Amino acid sequence: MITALAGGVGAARLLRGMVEVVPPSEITAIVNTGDDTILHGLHIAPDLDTVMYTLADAINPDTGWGLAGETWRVMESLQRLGGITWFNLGDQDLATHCYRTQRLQEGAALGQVTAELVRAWGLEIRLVPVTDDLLRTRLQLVDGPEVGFQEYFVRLRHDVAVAGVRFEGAERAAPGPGVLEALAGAETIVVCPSNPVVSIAPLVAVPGVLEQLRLRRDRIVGVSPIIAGAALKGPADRLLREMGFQSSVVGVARWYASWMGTLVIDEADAESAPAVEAEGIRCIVAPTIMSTVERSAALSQTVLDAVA
Ligand code: FO1
Repeated sequence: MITALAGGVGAARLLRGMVEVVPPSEITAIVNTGDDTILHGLHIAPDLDTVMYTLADAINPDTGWGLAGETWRVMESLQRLGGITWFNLGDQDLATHCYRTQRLQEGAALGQVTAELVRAWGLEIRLVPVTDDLLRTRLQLVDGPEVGFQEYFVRLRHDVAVAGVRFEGAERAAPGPGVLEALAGAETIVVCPSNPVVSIAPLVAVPGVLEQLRLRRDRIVGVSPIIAGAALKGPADRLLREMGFQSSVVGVARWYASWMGTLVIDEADAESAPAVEAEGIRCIVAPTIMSTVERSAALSQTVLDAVA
């Protein structure tokens, strides 16, 4: 069984390729819920939904989130009413949040509701929230208050300097059902090319997870989300710098080296391989830009072969 640590878009792309090279029923993705937010009274789980929609080939290809062929009638009506519209929710996407919220209010756990949604989309992969308890990524701005993740990422367009990041609820959160077992029982643990600071770190912050990762270090292989000093999408590069790490494959290696045995970096960073290995982590050089499902599948194969 393969277990993946997953955030949003980059993770969704890698997993979409992985299901081409490994039977989906053999993959468990432990997904970040620190980006979750309550808006319009609805529980929105962006990383879970982005992975689910991408694996269902229903993702909006332009944005990497939300559904393809979306309409925005509810947002247009909300605009007229003076409602909250800085976070764009398409009409079909809203059905997901209505269903999830209704089931949570009926007492179902987030992991249970996620399994129902995944089944409704006909997927065989297991998507497991890292916890069913409250977990919220909060960012302390340099010139401003502490804000929630979506306010930082969407409303402020992550174009503000961050002094610190914390994961509200992490210390009290229990690992979701199946999380520790998926880490302990995995033949290989794949850390997807997600944002180390706000997508992977919340997973590691949930009690019990880091201990498992440290035990399994030689079976853990990650893909750098930084290529030639930059993130393909999102604020991973600036957040690494703001947290005191280089925005480079060496910075990523330093961030992960205590529990990750192997790091896959892009060919563009080939000359940094020795510097990565100097951080005490094995380094594999390969094409890591996932512009097609085929390239995602090839990268998945490289990743799994790296610790075969
Ligand atoms: N990202 C944006 O940049 N703008 C949006 O309006 C937006 C809406 C949205 C709705 C549902 C959803 O699942 C994701 C959405 N995202 C939006 C992306 C989201 O903020 C990020 O995907 C994750 O939270 C970080 O990976």
